[in-house]
Amino acid sequence: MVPIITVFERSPDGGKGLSRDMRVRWALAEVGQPYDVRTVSFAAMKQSAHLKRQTFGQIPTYEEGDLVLFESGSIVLHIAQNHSGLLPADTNAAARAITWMFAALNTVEPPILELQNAKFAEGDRPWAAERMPLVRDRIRERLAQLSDYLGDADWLEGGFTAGDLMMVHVVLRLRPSGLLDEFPNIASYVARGESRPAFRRAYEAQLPENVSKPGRG
Ligand code: GTB
Repeated sequence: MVPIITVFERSPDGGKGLSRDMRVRWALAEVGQPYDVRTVSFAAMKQSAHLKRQTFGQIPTYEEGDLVLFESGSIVLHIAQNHSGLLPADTNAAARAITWMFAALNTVEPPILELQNAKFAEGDRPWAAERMPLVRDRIRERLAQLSDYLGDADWLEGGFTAGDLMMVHVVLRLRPSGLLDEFPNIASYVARGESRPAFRRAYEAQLPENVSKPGRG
């Protein structure tokens, strides 16, 4: 059965692979699972057909027979647990990989989202310029900790796992900010992720749907 994922009809990033469907596409590409795509407009996302799939009116979602999932982390975990290639066979090693997925989503992504809010949602507020250095410092703190842990390793836990997939995709969004350049081992880590054939396939898949459309980021 070929799963169906929902993606933006027009991604606001204009095809840079930053929307959260990209991490799902990447996971599916890593495990060699073909998928179909259902595009949804911003308006359709807030209507009942989509709200039945995604309570909060967002993408991505994942449908596989009777199963409907939302939350990119939950979807990537489901894919990783049901195919080989994204989680180690050893139970403890798999738990470590899942820990990094949660770390990416729960510890590293929130300050990065704050930067997006500071730039795009709050950029015109009188206090925006004063707040920005605080927002960037909170990200730096997390990147410094991640950088210390990663050291000169290729991946977080030996071989590439779903934890790396999630971390790379979360951190990738920082490239326009210049913050990645302050941490060369993280910049290399992200580049290593992007150079994986499965990442390239996922990127190429989302590109024609989004390129040349109005964007930001
Ligand atoms: N926690 C959820 C998950 O991980 O699945 C969050 C899902 C989410 O925020 N989805 C966004 C969405 O549907 C798209 S990815 N937004 C529409 C809405 O909330 O109304 C977020 C995103 C948007 C734009 C860019 N960009 O332009 O670079 C990058 C990422």
